[in-house]
Amino acid sequence: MAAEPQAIIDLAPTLTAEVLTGYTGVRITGASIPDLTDDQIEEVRRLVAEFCVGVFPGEFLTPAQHQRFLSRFAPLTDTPGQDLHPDFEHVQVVANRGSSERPMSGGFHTDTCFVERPPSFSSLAAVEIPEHGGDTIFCNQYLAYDALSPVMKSFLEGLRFKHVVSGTDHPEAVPDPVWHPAVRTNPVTGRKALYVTFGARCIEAEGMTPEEGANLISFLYQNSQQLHAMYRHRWQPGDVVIWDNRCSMHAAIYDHGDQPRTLYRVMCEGERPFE
Ligand SMILES: O=C(O)CCC(=O)C(=O)O
Repeated sequence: MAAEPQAIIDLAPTLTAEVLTGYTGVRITGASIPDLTDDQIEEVRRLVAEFCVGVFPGEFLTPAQHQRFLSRFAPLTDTPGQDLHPDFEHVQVVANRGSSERPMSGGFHTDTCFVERPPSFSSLAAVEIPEHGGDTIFCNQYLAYDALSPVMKSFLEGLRFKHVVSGTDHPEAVPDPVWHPAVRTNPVTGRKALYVTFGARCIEAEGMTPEEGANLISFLYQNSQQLHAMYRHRWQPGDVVIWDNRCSMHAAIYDHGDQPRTLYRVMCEGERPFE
């Protein structure tokens, strides 16, 4: 069962964390990112792993500072086959995709799940933000796992899903499909989370027929999208948001029409998922 929600958590004397919903998302203030001590970085790691998403308002990081921030958690990594910023080795430019004709949403996903060791943390920094619209929504995969019946939990024990790439700039640079456990343990919290993503990337359940696997994956994916398990981030200039891909999914909302929307993404390495 999830622990009782709590509102304010005191960390080191200079750092304050305010939980943004019942269980998901935490705003971290009190020290600017470039000044965080090693102890505070460890507190941030623990908070983001616990609440899935950390929000740092008003940081206005340079790309170099953004890369440095993520590199303090683990070496930086990139999505194979994805173009990067011409001047910054590990910055991916996430730009626009609004349309005044047809607003839409990106699908919930966990980043770069189609490699042996998917990124642990990803982070977006606001570069150019619409006046309204263009939010990012996160869902809490601990809660998605906790919501399953004991029968389903035991069915998922030892089960693996096949992950493949979709929607990349250079498909030829992408590695072969990989198998990951349907349920993974976050090494920071020791808690189990459902590790699933949309059907175009999570394509098969080991030992099951295609229909069985597709239905199971679809059910688990839908089960992950419960309102009480979500945090919706409304971007403000200077924001930096970091999330733990091992216990969350996220989706962009492209409802900002023709307003520019540019975010820079940086990710760091994770371990091979384990149950
Ligand atoms: O644009 C966003 O808000 C999210 C971007 C995203 O889905 C990603 O970086 O994986």
